[in-house]
Amino acid sequence: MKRRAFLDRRAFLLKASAVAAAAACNQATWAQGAAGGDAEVAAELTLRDGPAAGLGNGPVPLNYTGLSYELAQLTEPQFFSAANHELVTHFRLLSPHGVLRIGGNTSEFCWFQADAATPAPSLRVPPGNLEDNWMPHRLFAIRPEAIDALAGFLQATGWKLIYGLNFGNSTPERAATEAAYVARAVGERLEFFQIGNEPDLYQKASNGTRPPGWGFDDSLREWTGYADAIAARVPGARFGGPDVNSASDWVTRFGNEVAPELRARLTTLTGHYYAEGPPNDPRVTTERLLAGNAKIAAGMAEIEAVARAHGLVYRMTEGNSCYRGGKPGMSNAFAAALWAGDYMLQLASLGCVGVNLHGGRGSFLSAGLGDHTPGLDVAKTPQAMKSGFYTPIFSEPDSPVKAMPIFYGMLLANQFAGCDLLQVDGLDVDGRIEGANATVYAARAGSGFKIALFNKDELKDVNVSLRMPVKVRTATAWRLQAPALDSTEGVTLAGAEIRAGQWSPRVVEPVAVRDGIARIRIPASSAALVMVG
Ligand code: BDP
Repeated sequence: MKRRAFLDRRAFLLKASAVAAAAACNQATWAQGAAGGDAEVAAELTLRDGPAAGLGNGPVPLNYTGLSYELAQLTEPQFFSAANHELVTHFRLLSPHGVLRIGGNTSEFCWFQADAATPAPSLRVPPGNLEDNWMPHRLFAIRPEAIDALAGFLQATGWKLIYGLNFGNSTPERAATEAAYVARAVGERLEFFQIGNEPDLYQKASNGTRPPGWGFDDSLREWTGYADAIAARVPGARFGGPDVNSASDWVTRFGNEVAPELRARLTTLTGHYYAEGPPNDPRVTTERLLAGNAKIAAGMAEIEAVARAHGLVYRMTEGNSCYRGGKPGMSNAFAAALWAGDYMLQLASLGCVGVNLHGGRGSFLSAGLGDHTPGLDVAKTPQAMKSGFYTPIFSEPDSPVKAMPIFYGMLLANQFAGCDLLQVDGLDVDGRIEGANATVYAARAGSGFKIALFNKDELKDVNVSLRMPVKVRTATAWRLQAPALDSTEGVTLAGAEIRAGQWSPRVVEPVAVRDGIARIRIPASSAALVMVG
């Protein structure tokens, strides 16, 4: 079975009447909450202004929010193209400065067909029974026009690119030729190259692009050969790596041991994180997803120490709620919005410089799983796609492009881009509101503050009082809510749904502020973004 990512895959504006009504509602609910009861928890929290020791690496980067797609998606050059207006609109809504990472299992089976004369590579097929093997075992030809179209897509969206080169079934020469074309076409929109997808799994039966016993030293030696060949063809080439599935020790070793001649080219340590999986494991539940994972903080601390020592940063380049294509009813539902918003801000508070959540068309995601469909196999209702239930943007052929529930959580988290995270006092050792599965993140935003509150508790409402570091008189909030945790429709942020890639806040709720303390009630299974000043 696939190991858990990173340590352990789990281990790791508005109308006057509406304003008045919402204000009255907020006061009333607070008073009701203050009366107390088992199904609610009260918390008194204090925001500490000024630089917070151990929180982040300066402001949350403007390009913090990212998406990850399978490289085989480029076999359809019209997908990542400036002419794909629906997709462009969704990317721009999610972030004006995002990062698109392309890679995934299919990247190990993609080859750059520079011209008609370029021969296809030969595949490394592990000997024996392939029953437990989850790789595609077929080739995907990437043609220059797909890279040219991708460059246009990046211009149209304002996004940057992390491009994942085939390492599983390729050669340094092929990688260098492809990298040279990508670098020329994409220009300054290229953040860096990665070489390989999850090399820590290559020797496993589920992957098999390398023999059993092949390990980190082999990987680094081969990676160096590829990186040297690329650097010789692309003088300004920069790299990220090792883009592992779960081996955090590979991340730290990579940071410590990369060859001196390549050190200046390495900018970013990278790894993946899937909170849960596989979808057909009955233990994989929404409750467990929302419980969070205490191992994330410890893993990030180890990685950040190495990153800092070498002047590097860490980006989570691929991940989502549930590996092996996501779980219907969870990954494609409101639960994933709460999970993603919380997870993204947790990682930012631990110093991570970006998060790329994986998705794309179901056909490429199921190809990346050797055409297995474990999610579909446990679906309780008919599904429009075979795999990739976790995708933030639904983009199936002959259907309108659509923001999925998880997109709303990401959009909420992205409001922290460019803001300095602040210490919140009064939370328990795990960073939660005592007595409830609820998390709180705060940041300075210009002369004001933003506070995100995720009440992942299915039973308890939380009444939160937030003492501000400076005198404030007014605050407002956007709610993130849905009819139920398993709702795949009806999710709203600030009272509005995303339609055709368009969204703007409809209900901006006044938050009661008295004596420098803002008070808000967060109902069970919902979140809010409080904006002060
Ligand atoms: C990751 C692979 C990606 C898969 C994903 C999954 O890189 O291609 O789609 O797992 O299992 O390990 O859903």
